[in-house]
Amino acid sequence: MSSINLIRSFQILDSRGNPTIMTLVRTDNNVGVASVPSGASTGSHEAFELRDKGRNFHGLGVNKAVKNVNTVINNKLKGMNVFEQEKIDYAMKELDGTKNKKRLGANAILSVSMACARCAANEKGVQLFEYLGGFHGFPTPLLNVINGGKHAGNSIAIQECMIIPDAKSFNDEIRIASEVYHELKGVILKKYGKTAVNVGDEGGFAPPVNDVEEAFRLVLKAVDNLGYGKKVSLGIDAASTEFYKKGKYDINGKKLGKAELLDYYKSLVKKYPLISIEDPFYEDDFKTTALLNKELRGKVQVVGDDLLVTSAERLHKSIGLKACSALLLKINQAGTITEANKACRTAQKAGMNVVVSHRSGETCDDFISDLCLGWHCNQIKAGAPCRGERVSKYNRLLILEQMMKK
Ligand code: 2PG
Ligand code: MG
Repeated sequence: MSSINLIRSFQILDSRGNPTIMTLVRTDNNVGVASVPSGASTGSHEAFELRDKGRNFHGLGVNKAVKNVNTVINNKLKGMNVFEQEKIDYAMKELDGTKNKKRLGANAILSVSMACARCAANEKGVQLFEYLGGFHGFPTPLLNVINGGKHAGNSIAIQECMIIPDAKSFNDEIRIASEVYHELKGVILKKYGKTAVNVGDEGGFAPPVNDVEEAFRLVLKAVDNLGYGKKVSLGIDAASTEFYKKGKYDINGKKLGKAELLDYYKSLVKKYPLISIEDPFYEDDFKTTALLNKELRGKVQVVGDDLLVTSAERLHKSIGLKACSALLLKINQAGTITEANKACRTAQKAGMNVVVSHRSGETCDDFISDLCLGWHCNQIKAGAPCRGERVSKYNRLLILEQMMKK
């Protein structure tokens, strides 16, 4: 019998130096350990992250969440079969009793949910991706090489400028991305000097520009210097809720209405090899997102992050309106593996792409890499090819691909 006999949580630090939670789940013969990430540009419909408030860590401590795991969650799940992921997740959901996991904390609940999956894979003696669904193919990486918005100390309104390499293998794609990243460093250094090559929260550069078109030009210069041409496309995460105020989008020093912003995106698509746009409009604007999706269909994928918050319910609405062609999948937006899986399957059934995503506050846990493979998701976004908590995700996939070749 593979029963859970102990669950223990610990407070650790994430990549921004803020507290987060690591949890260990044990059976008689195995353990599973997992850590949860934390976002900065958090959508208001996401599951609730429980913080201590108070004086320690500027209020960001997670001792209450740790205590919830060590007491009520541990007591409830002890003796349950570690293979019964859905039962475990729903038991925690029920124990919490709120819609957004406000009482026990989605951070507490997710850490247990992830650690159970890991423990179960170990119990079976298989790799996590095999336990989660088996191998289907490697994803295309979306790498954030210029940071803006809430993730950087510059004034680019658009949060992420990503490169999307296209090559025969995942290893080749990451090699191209790494080369472009270092070439880009040289391009920025030459134009803006030494202070401009410091990096933002997700490892991308944060040069002192305020226009995403300037960011595109820098990236494309690097791509061009290397002769990669069409092998590298661009993607953005506008994270537009962050620059939406009183019905207007505050971008490039201008206040744009939704129709003007839509035209702006269309002009970017015309001028640059832009093939992916995430959260183009604020987090409740399904309608204008659908309009953009309609106008750009076949050319550009429209990705819902704050709009969909990895929720099957919001996805159903989006599918009805044809608002997005891709789901950004963040397990901590849902708060359990089971609910995130439901969202993933809903999107896939509707023919949407699924982009598995990290958070801007991360740990070196590479759970999402296995999840991306096991759930047959076709894209992964995990930041720049730089900084430990970002490359841990890419490295896991690099290793697996090399191992499979042998
Ligand atoms: C996003 C994410 C990850 P955050 O908006 O897609 O890149 O950022 O974790 O801050 O929400
Ligand atoms: Mg986003």
